[in-house]
Amino acid sequence: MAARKTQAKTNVSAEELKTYYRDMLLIRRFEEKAGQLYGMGLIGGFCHLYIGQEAVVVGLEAAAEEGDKRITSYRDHGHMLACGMDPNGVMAELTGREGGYSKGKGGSMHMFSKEKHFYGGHGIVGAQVPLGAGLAFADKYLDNKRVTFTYFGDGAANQGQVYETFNMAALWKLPVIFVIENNQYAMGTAQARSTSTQDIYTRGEPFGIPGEIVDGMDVLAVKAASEKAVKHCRSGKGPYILEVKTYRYRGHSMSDPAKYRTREEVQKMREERDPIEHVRELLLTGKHATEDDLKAIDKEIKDIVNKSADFAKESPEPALEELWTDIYAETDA
Ligand SMILES: Cc1ncc(C[n+]2csc(CCOP(=O)(O)OP(=O)(O)O)c2C)c(N)n1
Ligand SMILES: [Mg+2]
Repeated sequence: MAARKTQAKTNVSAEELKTYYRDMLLIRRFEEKAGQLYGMGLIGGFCHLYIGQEAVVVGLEAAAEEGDKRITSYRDHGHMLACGMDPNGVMAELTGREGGYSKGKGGSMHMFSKEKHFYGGHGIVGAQVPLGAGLAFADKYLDNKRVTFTYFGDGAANQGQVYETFNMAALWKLPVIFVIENNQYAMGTAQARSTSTQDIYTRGEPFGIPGEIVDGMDVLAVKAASEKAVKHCRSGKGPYILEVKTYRYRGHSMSDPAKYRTREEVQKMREERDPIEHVRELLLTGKHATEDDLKAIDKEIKDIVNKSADFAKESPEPALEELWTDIYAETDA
């Protein structure tokens, strides 16, 4: 990716830019805190951080409306926060406590919110893709003009079920946006070593699904692409593909020392393309905010995240009697 050229002038309002700054910073600080708690042994099992990819979900969500749905992989904390789920409930789920979204029985990859229309959190690579199309099928059936954001990775894009889904989604003109979060690695395998053609967004062509590539380190570019895709889907034209080029700064999961790439590669991306620094520069150079304004936002976010960590530590572990609850859906019968 080419180095960013910051433009002082944009058509975006100061308030909007500050919202993106705040939302991306919340994800970053939350993930850093989750990393710390993991290191302290307070979070167990798998934990996949979203640091570096913040502009993707924040830009996509900027075009979402009430009632729209989202579903993603195991790298899911950012998606939860971006759709408005409570940081306390997410962090407490990570520490396996009663105050968590799944009452401490799900953990990082198994959280849901009916209220925010967040459908997980899926550990099986690509599994969320047909499920996302299913959600969109329900909306089409109900004719409620809702859209489903279905996120998956560059690695998942090589899964067979993705193409079965593309076929049905196109055939039935389902209102689903397939968001390929191309962070350039699938575990330790670089995209060039796993993927026959590098432009994944063209993979919908045989099915008649339009697609485009988006700079995922620029929240404004992502938002613009999201608006276009949402309009397409909401107007009944069927699915749309966005391949959003991004980068994860940390390893695949907390247990990955990331020896398959150089420190310099990561450092270069952080220095030249960081999505939060980008908006910070836009705010400062466009005179939309002062250093003090940004410091106040930083403090506000730090407080929210610290509070969520305290909540997650203080919330009790689930009681033994809860072992057999929440397994099956409740019925009215
Ligand atoms: C069906 C299946 N195969 C393999 C795995 C092991 N696995 C977990 S994540 C992953 C890589 C996926 O990479 P990508 O889709 O690019 O997502 P990213 O982790 O980069 O967000 C693999 C192979 C799995 N969880 N499920
Ligand atoms: Mg990937």
